[in-house]
Amino acid sequence: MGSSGSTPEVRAEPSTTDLAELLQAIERLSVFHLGFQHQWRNIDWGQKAALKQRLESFSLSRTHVQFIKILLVGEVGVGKSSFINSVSSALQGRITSGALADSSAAHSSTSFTQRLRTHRVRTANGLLPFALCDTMGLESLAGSLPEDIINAIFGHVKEGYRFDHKNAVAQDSEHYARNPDLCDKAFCVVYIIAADKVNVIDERLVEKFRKIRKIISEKGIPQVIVMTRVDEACPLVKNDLKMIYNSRRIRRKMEMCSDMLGVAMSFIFPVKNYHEEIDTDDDMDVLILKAFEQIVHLADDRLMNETDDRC
Ligand SMILES: Nc1nc2c(ncn2[C@@H]2O[C@H](COP(=O)(O)OP(=O)(O)OP(=O)(O)O)[C@@H](O)[C@H]2O)c(=O)[nH]1
Ligand SMILES: [Mg+2]
Repeated sequence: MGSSGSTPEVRAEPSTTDLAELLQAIERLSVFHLGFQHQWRNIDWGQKAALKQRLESFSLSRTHVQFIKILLVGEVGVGKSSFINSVSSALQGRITSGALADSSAAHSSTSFTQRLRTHRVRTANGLLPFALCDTMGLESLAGSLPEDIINAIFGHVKEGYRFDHKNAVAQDSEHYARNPDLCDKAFCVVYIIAADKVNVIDERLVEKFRKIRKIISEKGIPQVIVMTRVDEACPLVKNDLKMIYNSRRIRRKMEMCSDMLGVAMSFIFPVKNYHEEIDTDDDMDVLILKAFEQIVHLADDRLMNETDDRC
């Protein structure tokens, strides 16, 4: 066998150090691509105890009011019930499931939550003066009707009402409350939007949101967006929740929510809900409790301006 005469190329095996450096370079590049170098919103990750303590000692501006209601609205399977459970878990220091969430709901087209249900917020030591109201999910063609959601916000829909996607609750129905008390009305509305679905929201659904928003804005009811499922929307955040305010993708999704509903960025809170964990986590709790603190402050401001005094 003849030789070609050319000198065979000698390839050096990459050393472990080379590989480690390469991996670090790739990681730096992906962080650069997916994230900002600095957090674009300041957040103190060590404030969980302080947040919890402030919420536990919160007293309503009208002391005779037992609790203020906060109503959650959003598309099917975006984490409305999970957010209620997450607030409760963060405050109680253990995983709770008062509002039943559906583990297959993210892929379901019909709402798992069918009835209007109010959940009092509690800590390990007792009840706090807040309640979170769960609703059936909105859908572009079915789901809960915006008229029912609006009536529920104004306290006209009775607890336990089973939403009907065809007929809104009529004024002469047994489910309609003509003269709701202060505790029946919602003082803040929270739109729950899933970060991994925000760019595929159907325009007909957006119209339903806008219809609700227009009517309740006229009545001065504050509105907040809680953006859930951040872990499903950004690998950087899935890997480390503390990167949430470094993530370009999360910021972009929040801007999309803001454009879609006209809610200012300062009233949009990205969170990761408890959904598969068996213990609570301080970073998740900080995001959940920070959002909740802002929600209860806005609700209480609204309560202060309420002219109705019955409870
Ligand atoms: N990865 C991830 N999954 C979540 C998060 N929040 C909720 N989920 C999951 O999303 C699915 C839907 O959650 P639900 O809380 O039932 O949503 P919902 O909006 O109440 O749904 P309906 O009652 O059907 O309208 C469930 O599988 C949850 O486990 C989150 O922040 N991250
Ligand atoms: Mg639900």
